[in-house]
Amino acid sequence: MKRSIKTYSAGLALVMAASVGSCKQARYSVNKPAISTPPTDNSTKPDDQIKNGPDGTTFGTTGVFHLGDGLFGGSTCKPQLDALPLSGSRFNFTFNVTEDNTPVTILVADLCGIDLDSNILTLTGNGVTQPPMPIPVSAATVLIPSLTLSKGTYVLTITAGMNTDNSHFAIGHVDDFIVGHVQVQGTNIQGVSYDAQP
Ligand SMILES: [Ca+2]
Ligand SMILES: [Ca+2]
Repeated sequence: MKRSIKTYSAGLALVMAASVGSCKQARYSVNKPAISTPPTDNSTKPDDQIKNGPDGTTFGTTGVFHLGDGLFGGSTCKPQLDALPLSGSRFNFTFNVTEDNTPVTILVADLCGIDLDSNILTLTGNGVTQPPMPIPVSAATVLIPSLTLSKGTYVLTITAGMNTDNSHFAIGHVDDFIVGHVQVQGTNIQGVSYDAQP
């Protein structure tokens, strides 16, 4: 188990390094939003939002979520944000890995309105929280491949970031964006629950 945790840590560290390094070394892929996907459903229940299959689990199978502080006059993706009630500033997705040494890929398949560089993705497992991974500005998807996880319970968290300078938004402004279709891909993975926090 200890060896697996080290492997996992190294994988996320590579992703972190790639986020500020050369594109040629990128360990995740980011696509610019060419077509904005309108929100499909904002009234789904938690049970509707988790789909477990042989290749992993998906959160947000029928809907997408609006994260932020509810103020988004200058945001990209404003029409979509207008159509969705605010869920909170942070989403936690809990899943179980049922076997040691399980290869895992995380795909955030639907993002819209990422305007700040302080929105982050973190993964906590077996009591250890890894360093946050910034979600790149204008990202429409984020892919984190090549994690190896030990058996245990993990929480994937996406947190809306706050502005810390006065360049485009007021200091303290929290980015509003849409996130959905978060997939934890791999065998031996079982989605458990999600919750939104203010
Ligand atoms: Ca905002
Ligand atoms: Ca935004």
